[in-house]
Amino acid sequence: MKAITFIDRARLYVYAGNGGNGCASFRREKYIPHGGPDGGDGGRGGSVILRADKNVDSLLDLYYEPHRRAEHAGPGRGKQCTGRDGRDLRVKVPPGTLVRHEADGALVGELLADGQELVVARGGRGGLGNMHFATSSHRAPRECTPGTPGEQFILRLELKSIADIGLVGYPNAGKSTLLRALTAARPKVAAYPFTTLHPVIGTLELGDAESLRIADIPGLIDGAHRGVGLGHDFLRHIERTKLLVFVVDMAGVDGRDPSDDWDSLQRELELYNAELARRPGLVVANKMDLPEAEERLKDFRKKTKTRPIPISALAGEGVARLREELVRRWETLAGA
Ligand SMILES: Nc1nc2c(ncn2[C@@H]2O[C@H](COP(=O)(O)OP(=O)(O)OP(=O)(O)O)[C@@H](O)[C@H]2O)c(=O)[nH]1
Ligand SMILES: [Mg+2]
Repeated sequence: MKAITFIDRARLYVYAGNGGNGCASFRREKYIPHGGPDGGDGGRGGSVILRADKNVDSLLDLYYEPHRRAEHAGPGRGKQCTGRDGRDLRVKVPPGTLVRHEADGALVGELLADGQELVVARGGRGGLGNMHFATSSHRAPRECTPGTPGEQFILRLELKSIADIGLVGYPNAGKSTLLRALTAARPKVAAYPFTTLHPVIGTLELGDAESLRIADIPGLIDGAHRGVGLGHDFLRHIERTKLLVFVVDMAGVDGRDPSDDWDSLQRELELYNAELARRPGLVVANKMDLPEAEERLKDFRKKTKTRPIPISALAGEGVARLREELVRRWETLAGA
């Protein structure tokens, strides 16, 4: 069996800690015969807090360990001592995680930026000790109140990767090869479809400490919007990108006509999310090192009325130009 390495949906059970009970106690000291009430309050229960961490890229840990508990608080004690607070529990999630309540699907929140936190279950409040109940006519109160229970929820977490640019194309078109050529990411490349089984993000360094995140997702095929193949499940990972790069196998290695591929890609995006289909895009004609490609590119230009950038992701041909074009387009988008 293949080991699971990537999970982008997970159910999470969160249990905040209970507040500590208040305490009923009376002061006892030598030479003070009737000491007043001195029972302290209970502590506050620990909360469960999700925290976005850029070093985490999947919900895998939550899949293996779906129950997360924060600490209960300690009870109040005599001599007006307040109980110990329960420690908060922080759970790391990848930036781009959406959190919903399992029960009704209501959105609890989203974690986008590295370091962002979201309290998903609040710890219980501490109960009051009997020292609070003393009045002039009621000097020896025995009342105290219990702590309140911590919140408990079943949550549904969903990851939508955060990347600036998304690579879209048929299986085998060369998306992963291109990501390797543009960035230091090392997604698997192989001569068969559906090599990439989950999104991989690479970083294109622009200098000046600036960088662009590029998402490589599994290839799309006809019917992807209906869930055929793997693509649909991963389209949401490019929903947050600002620029799409369509990678087309111009050599037609798998026996398809590149312009048909282009039409299908457009249609699949349109059916999945019309807004996504209208997003700014750039067409890349890949595999230009193969002999059939030149002729097909001419045909492609005519049929699709697009202006693809010819490259060979494998040989690195044209990749520098593509990189410049990506940066240029990106800067135009950022300035707009
Ligand atoms: N000749 C040639 N072959 C290429 C080029 N780019 C990619 N390939 C080959 O095409 C095959 C598929 O490449 P991948 O990068 O795995 O394709 P992909 O689009 O990521 O495929 P999936 O992950 O299955 O969707 C591999 O055998 C690559 O070596 C290219 O520019 N020229
Ligand atoms: Mg791939």
